[in-house]
Amino acid sequence: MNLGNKVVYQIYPKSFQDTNGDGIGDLQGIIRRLDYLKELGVDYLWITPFFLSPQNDNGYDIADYRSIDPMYGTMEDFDQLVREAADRNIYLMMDMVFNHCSTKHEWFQKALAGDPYYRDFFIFKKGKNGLPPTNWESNFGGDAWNYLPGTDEYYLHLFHVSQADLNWENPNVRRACYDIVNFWIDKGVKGFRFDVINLISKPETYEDDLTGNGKKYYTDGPKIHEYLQELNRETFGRFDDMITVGEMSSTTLENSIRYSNSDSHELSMIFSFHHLRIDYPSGNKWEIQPFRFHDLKKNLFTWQREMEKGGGWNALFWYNHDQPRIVSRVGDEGKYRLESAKMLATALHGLKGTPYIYQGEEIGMTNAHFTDISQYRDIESLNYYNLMRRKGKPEEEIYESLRRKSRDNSRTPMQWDDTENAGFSEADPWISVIPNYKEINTLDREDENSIFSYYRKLIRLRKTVPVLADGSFEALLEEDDRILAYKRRTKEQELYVFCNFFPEEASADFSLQEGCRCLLSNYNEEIQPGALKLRPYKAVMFLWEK
Ligand code: TEU
Ligand code: CA
Repeated sequence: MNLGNKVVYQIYPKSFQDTNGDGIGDLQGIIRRLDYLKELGVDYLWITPFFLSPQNDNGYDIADYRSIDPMYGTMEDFDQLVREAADRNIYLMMDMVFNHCSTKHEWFQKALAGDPYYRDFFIFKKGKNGLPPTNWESNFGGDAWNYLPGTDEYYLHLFHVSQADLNWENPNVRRACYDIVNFWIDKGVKGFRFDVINLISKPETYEDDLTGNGKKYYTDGPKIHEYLQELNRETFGRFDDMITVGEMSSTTLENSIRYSNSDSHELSMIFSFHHLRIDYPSGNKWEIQPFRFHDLKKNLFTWQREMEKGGGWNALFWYNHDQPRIVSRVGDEGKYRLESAKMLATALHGLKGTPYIYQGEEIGMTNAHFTDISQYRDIESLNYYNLMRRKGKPEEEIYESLRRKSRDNSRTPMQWDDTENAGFSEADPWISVIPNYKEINTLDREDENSIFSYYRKLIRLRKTVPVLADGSFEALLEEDDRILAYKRRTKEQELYVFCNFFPEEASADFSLQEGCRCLLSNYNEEIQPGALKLRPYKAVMFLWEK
């Protein structure tokens, strides 16, 4: 399968479209919007988890991997979704969360009741002198171990206390996970996204981390490649039309190549997050730091170059349901919202890899700008707020971090139109709609100059201009302080991309070769010959053909 000409659209179902008036998006809502997605031109829908779940982490705490949470609909709705999507040549990617499951899952409940078979599904360890087994921290703040009253044991949870880590050392756990993947393949699913999959292989011995939070012991762990190869062999690898992506938390380049090189028989591609470390180099996401353009270029380019060299494959994305909106983070959500949203789209969609679009990105949705803690819903944000209050951090500083970094920024309802609740629901939504929905919505998609039209063009180009799908990557103007530029090349074509990331004009000493034509730009103006001059947030793509 050619991964280079596919585009994936990510749906956060809770916030996509409500159809039964409970303020929560549902599967029928996705069905209702399939024509919209067809119009945009995407090939796959990655839908974040809609399985039975207590929803402590919005579905990433799964209580039954084989049933649909009633809040989202029924298995009949799901079957209908698969069918109706396929009628439009759109296929589904399911989100498999195998690092952990909900403590409400039957497996954990049986483990708690003392069933030895299921106890071995999890990671139970004895404490040390009244303290947890190790000093590891949860990714959501606080201890990574939870004490079980009445015993001398703790269980490991790298995420929320209600998300117990699964013991992949146990072949029965692995078998159970493979059976789940096969269950969904039988239902007509054509792809999978594997949640924090590079954290599943834990170390042989559990030790305190004297320099960090424990990450180094379980990230890209000792048996990770073995497990992924087995997963591949036992499930999707038996077919040649499956597409897979692994979410790789704090991974390395070397491992990313192995995960996604087709010769290693693991996954089709990976999400890595290094290019998003541009405003929190320390690794503490809550820290407020200016955006470092050179770090962005360096990271993007290194991954482009090195993945190509090693035969790996990148998933290309600016954000997802865990990250703030890119137009607010790196672009300009005010005066230059249109220009900067399109520029960011150009910068990403010209690269080598498979582009992902997160719902609302194609209309330039912004951060939420919540002002009160009662508006936040995400467990990570609420944990952070409470932890910082206890530590005595000034309230305004906590709010400033939440406002810029909270995962809720990208989880507000999709802004379909300018009617009440943005056309998302007839009822009060589970999380507030952003008031800017009156101006920012999907109603302008017939307009040639809308962000939507621009995304549609980018997707079409990827399918019609071979160099976008297959061309090799070469960085240009690496030292430039404002312009991100690169070249893609096949035997027959060359593609040049220039993007000004700043609200000031930028120029560079670069002359294009004879015969280049402008494929796409976010400014409607003739390109002047001679030195390159780019207006604020201007982006252009040139094509040269033999
Ligand atoms: O995310 C993993 C992950 O690394 C992030 O949650 C990260 O901890 C966070 O963005 C830091 O701010 C995946 C899912 O995408 C996320 O929604 C889940 O909460 C998490 O796994 C646990 O399943
Ligand atoms: Ca609903």
